[in-house]
Amino acid sequence: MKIVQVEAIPFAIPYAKPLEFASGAVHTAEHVLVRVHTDEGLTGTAEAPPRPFTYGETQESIIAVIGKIFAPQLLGMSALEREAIHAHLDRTVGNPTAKAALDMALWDLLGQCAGLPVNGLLGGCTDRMRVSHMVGFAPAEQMVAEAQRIRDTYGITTFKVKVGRQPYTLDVAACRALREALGPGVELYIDGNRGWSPSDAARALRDMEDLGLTFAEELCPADDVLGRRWLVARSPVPFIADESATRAAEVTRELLGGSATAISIKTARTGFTASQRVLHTCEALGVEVVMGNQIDGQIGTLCAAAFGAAHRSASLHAGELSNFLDMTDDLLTEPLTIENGTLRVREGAGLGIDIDPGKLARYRQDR
Ligand code: MUC
Ligand code: MG
Repeated sequence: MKIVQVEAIPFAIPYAKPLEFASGAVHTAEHVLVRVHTDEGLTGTAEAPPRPFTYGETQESIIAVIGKIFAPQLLGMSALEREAIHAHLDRTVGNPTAKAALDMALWDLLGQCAGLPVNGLLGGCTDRMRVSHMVGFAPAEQMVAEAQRIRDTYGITTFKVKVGRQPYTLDVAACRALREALGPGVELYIDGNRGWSPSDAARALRDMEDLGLTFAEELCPADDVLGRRWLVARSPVPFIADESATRAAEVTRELLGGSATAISIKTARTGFTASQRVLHTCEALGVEVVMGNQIDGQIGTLCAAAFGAAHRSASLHAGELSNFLDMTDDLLTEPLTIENGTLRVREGAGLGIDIDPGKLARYRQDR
């Protein structure tokens, strides 16, 4: 099954409700649809979401690195020799979402070729994920109203609250308002996107000790090497590394260095192959994981759900799989749905990504 063409198609879909957080904001999903075509007529599909404020990638850089470096390496190779393909991709540093999208498109091809769902090929632990919703920056009462709406509409009872603004005023107050409004039955955890200092974070965690948070994520930069170790040693809850641990080697470094005690896995940046490496590292070290969200659209969410549900340890906690609800539209023929706080994986061969040609024509930016 030889690779004969690799497409990187830019598209843009506006958000009905933009997401704001300490390291940036997303108002429009300016993503790249990646399609790997083979000589047997099969096409593997995935999407790459550029996150300039996190990885330095842009839509233009993703298209350039795929078109100029990765596609020429892949053309003529078998879609089944994934390890050999990764040996090529790994020679180029960085570009995580471009590499991840190619990897997931290859798994989609593998599934289609075998006539099996990717969820089953990866491990097939379960067919659904509990969903966690990210609540972005807004005045506290709006954050509360959003969480209540999401709970009442979709049955979601786990919320990741974005912090990293002013710890003693805005952030702690927002978390307190959410706990008071939602009650003790709801799970809350926080993500600072590196917005606090270690000392601010330590005080904020003390101030929130009565709120029953389950995790604290990336509250300060990993480059605050000793400060972060000091903070993590004092954190009353597992401290998740997200953007500081984007590859298995960085996961090892953060965990062994005492700068994290849990890991966010994002298929948008590690695809399925490297996400399994990260997951198995965490399992071997006895560290919890959460399926994170790279502010994914429905294609990316479907991929994250397929991976999370495939693995026992990745499906233990609710996965961040609801960001697409804030978009005005998407590319899938059959939209994803969340019911009773749960997202089901797609059945059928491969990833089950069926793109609506009319929507692609409407949102693509290259024609
Ligand atoms: C998250 O978990 O941090 C915001 C920035 C980013 O890189 O991902 C999102 C969500
Ligand atoms: Mg995060």
